[in-house]
Amino acid sequence: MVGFAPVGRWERPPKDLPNSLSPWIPEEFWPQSIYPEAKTVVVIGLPVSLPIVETAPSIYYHELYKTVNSMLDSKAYEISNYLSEKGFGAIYLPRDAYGDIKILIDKPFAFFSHKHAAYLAGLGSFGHNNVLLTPEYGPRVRFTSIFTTAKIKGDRIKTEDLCTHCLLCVKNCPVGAIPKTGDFPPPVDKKLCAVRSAELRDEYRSPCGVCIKVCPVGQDRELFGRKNMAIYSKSKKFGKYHKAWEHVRKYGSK
Ligand code: B12
Ligand code: SF4
Ligand code: SF4
Repeated sequence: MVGFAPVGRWERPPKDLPNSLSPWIPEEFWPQSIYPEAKTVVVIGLPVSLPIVETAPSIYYHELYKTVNSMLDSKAYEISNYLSEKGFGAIYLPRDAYGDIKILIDKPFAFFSHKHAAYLAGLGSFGHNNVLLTPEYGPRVRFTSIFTTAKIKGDRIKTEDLCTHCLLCVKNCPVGAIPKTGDFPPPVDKKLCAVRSAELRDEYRSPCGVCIKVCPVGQDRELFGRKNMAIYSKSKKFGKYHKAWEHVRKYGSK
């Protein structure tokens, strides 16, 4: 996926945004605060395949996560060099930017948020699970960004709310980190989620990913024949899938 967001959108968020975020992104997290010459943020996204995410938490999703992360970093690096060669200053951003999950337990922020950048570049809307949902892959897509001095027309902001408010993410979160009611998107308990991720990391099967696995949004569900959400229940009808996931989980991690 790719989207373009003029940096002015951080300063003056468009009125037709599908969700109202309060408080808004603090100024020191804006692209023009980090790279004052920046005029446009190019956001790229790569999918995480649903049948692999379905095994999560597992070594399989762990490996996919690492692969997608390194692909995002190298693609962003290449795009920034391409733009620089064409005479437009451009810098890539790492897809995450934290040294260790333990750092996030006390301070769960990076210096720039790609999920908000993707939102402002018209790639999707926030879900109840507090990540960005896209029409193509629901929340099963990871992002990174490139800051450039090139002035590029911004993409149209999607005005529809993609979240169906089914609350499957709330019901399935193993540590109860996603509040059921209150603000939308709700303030996820970042500490609970980060502690769970740290435990899984010690077992070689992080991150958790359950709230992106069970989300019904995304055309990828059609492609992979996963429209029936009962697949994640213990129903006998879906026994062959559960058997496959359990098999994968038995090997290569604790
Ligand atoms: C820190 C982090 C975490 C932490 C904290 C999560 C969180 N909810 O913020 C932990 C470890 C818990 C985590 C978990 C997960 N993460 Co994470 N995470 C990040 C990371 C590295 C930085 C996010 C960040 O700092 N944003 C900056 C601030 C501005 O955003 P914010 O916290 O949402 O703040 C808003 C409000 O809270 C408010 N606010 C209120 N008070 C304050 C105070 C301050 C100081 C600030 C800054 C803001 C603020 O202002 C903001 C705007 O509204 C990003 C990668 C990146 N660099 O963007 C990935 C990222 C957000 N994670 C991602 C994913 C997928 C996950 C997981 C599903 C795990 C997984 N990979 O399977 C879970 C989902 C948890 C959940 N339901 O939210 C993806 C999301 C992709 C998508 N489709 O949206 C990202 C973008 C990684 C990527 N490169 O794609 N993550
Ligand atoms: S990643 Fe796992 S622990 Fe964190 S909010 Fe999602 S379901 Fe809950
Ligand atoms: S699981 Fe349901 S409530 Fe949660 S983000 Fe997806 S559509 Fe929204």
